[in-house]
Amino acid sequence: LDRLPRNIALFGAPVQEGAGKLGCKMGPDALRVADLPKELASLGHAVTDHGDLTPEPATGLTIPGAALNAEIITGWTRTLDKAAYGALAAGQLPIFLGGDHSLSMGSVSGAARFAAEAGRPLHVLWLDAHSDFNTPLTSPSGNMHGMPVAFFCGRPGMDGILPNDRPLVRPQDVSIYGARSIDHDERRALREAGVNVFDMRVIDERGTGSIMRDILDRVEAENAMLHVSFDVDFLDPDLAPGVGTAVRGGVTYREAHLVMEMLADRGVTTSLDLVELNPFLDDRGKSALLVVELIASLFGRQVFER
Ligand code: Z70
Ligand code: MN
Ligand code: MN
Ligand code: MN
Repeated sequence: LDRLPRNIALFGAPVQEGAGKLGCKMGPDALRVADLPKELASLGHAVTDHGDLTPEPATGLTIPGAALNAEIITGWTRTLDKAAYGALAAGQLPIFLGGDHSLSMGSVSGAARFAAEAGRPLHVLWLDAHSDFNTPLTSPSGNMHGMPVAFFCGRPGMDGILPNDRPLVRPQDVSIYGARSIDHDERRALREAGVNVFDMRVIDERGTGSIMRDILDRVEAENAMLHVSFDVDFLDPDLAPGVGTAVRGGVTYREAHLVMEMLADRGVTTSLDLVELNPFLDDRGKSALLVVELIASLFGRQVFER
């Protein structure tokens, strides 16, 4: 097992304009109140909290179709792309405290840019009830938190947010885990692109251990970097009610810990997003506290050391 101490860099990204409901901008502070920095440090990691980022100004963009608050999200994407790239180039493991899921347009793009320069593929583990593979031309809502996977895989329709010749993530290197809400056009596009979709039915049938082993074996076999994007709504809403788009039938407490423990065993995670926590909708901090507990598992906490 690989349990090396990591050099962890925390960045708050209080963006909520990509979601349909307000409240995600309080996410970074809720994760701090729930003691995320201290938990990570107690596991032996070096932790620096860089505070909250602010979006660059971005104007003059024309995106056809439905993309609400596209200029604000573009500003955040450019800021987060630089923060992710910069932290990885400095040998750090960046954790982005969201904020809604549109922030991954930037965090994953920055990681992809670093991976391309390092000559390694970037794989993405997308823990989410949703597949976030819409574009402004297919989105039923116009909410950009439903578009990040499409963006970093290079689906057409979001030109000019970042340079169009930037490094992308190959759809076959993306694994969506926990899906149970996929829009009609999104489903067809996921299949055509070849994204790996592990929906709840497959999770029930195969079990977490078998699926995660396959995902992690591929990461290791390809010496890939791994970006983990943790949307709190991948958890069952009874466990984590503090989300804007709760979908019943989610991942259980034990399944979620196993996902994190298997990631910790391999030590392959190179960057991480914690997104869609909406403290306004939470129940006495229970969702924030559960996220911190799960992230402790991801960074090495074990019941019985092996
Ligand atoms: C829907 C859309 C979404 C997160 C909701 C929902 C997308 N497919 N993503 N919550 N994190 O509006 O595109
Ligand atoms: Mn999401
Ligand atoms: Mn989601
Ligand atoms: Mn690959």
